[in-house]
Amino acid sequence: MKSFSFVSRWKQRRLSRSTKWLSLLSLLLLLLTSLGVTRLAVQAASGLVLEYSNGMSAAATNTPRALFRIVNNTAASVPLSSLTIRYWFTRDGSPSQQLWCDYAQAGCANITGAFVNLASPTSTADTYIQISFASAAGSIATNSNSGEMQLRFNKSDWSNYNQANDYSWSPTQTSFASWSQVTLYLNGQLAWGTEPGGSTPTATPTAQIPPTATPTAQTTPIPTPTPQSGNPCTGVIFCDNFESQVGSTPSGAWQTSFPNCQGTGTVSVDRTQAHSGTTSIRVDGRAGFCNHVFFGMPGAFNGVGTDIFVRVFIRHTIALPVSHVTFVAMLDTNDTSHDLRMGGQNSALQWNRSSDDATLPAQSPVGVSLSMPLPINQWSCVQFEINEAQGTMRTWFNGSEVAGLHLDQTPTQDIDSQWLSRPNWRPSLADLRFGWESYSTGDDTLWFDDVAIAGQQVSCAV
Ligand SMILES: [Ca+2]
Ligand SMILES: [Ca+2]
Repeated sequence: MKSFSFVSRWKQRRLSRSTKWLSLLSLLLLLLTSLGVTRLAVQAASGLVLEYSNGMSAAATNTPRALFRIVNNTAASVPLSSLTIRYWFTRDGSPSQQLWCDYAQAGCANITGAFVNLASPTSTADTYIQISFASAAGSIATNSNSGEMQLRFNKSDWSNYNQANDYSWSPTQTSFASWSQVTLYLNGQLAWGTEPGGSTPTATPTAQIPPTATPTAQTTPIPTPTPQSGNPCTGVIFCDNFESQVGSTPSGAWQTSFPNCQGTGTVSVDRTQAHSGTTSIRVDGRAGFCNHVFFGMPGAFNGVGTDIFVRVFIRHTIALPVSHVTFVAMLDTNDTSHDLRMGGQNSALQWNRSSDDATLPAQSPVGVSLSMPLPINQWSCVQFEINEAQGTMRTWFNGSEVAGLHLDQTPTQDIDSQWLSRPNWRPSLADLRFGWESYSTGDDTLWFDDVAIAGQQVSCAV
């Protein structure tokens, strides 16, 4: 009995120990399960997370933009050269494609890209872009990240993609966050994300492309337009000749808008006037503020940097009036969301800051004489540079700089002294719109074609 009782007590102790162990085990299991669930949720099996941010919110665009950042939550630093990224999409056509690196903390020169065709396409992916890194890209320290990389791609004919059917595109994810539909590989093994179902990536890239190019002179203003050889769209952030417009009003990256009120102004896709090809965008603008109309692109300068260059060809029918009109507008989120506008006054080209109605040049006779009219019934190449960081602007007409449309940081009588009377103007431009807005008199019919946006001067040669 004793022994039994001993055994019994022993058993009891064992049992009670076992119960404790079981409880502990259950707790541990619970903890592990919850940890496991957490780990599964972020898929950080290897402790590596691929973050993505969408840089082009329009579904129809000729320039998809994808931004990436790799987070290293492992206990060791990870060489970037051991990692590859895949971005999965449908290419919507057969022209060859180009990939560009606009910025990478690891250095665009250390990044290479390839377009790889899937052996077994799905409805949302027939191609992936594979990004790999040279050893000079360095390592990601533990609990750190790679810094961002900004990539974009286009077809050789600049025709539109449809991003709506792209596996990796997330239209609403416009800042960095983890995203399981882009994939990351460590030494060739999937380390983050889910590949599109039913597809087996081909083993070797079918189209190797050279290291992605970074636009040169992104932060150094180029004093005079430098003629470019070959395709004038090469190296630019965005290029549109409107030849891919199929409807009667602008679509794709472009949206028609009538800020605050709508009247008789109209915008249409025009196939009777064109600077390039057969198609341009026509604006029928009418006098009176509410008869204004614009077609524009939200986020037009995302990924450009702070030194922005725009080139556009403009044709119109009625000479700029004496009263104030606008044909280019950009929302300045650093100026209580007022527009920075290019247009005319006193029959000559001018810039206007809508928040305080400052003009460039000053509207003195001397100031106006330093600007110029916008000739009618011919295509004119208008180029401008806005340096957001420096608060400066330059403007060119058919390749020649217009002295009166030059804002620097030194007040010049009749040119920019009025503009500079407000210190520290530093625009942050959230969109780009073309159209017509008249603040008094002035009807006009205008055509716009061959729009290019870049971090460097874009040639008028199209
Ligand atoms: Ca697509
Ligand atoms: Ca065209």
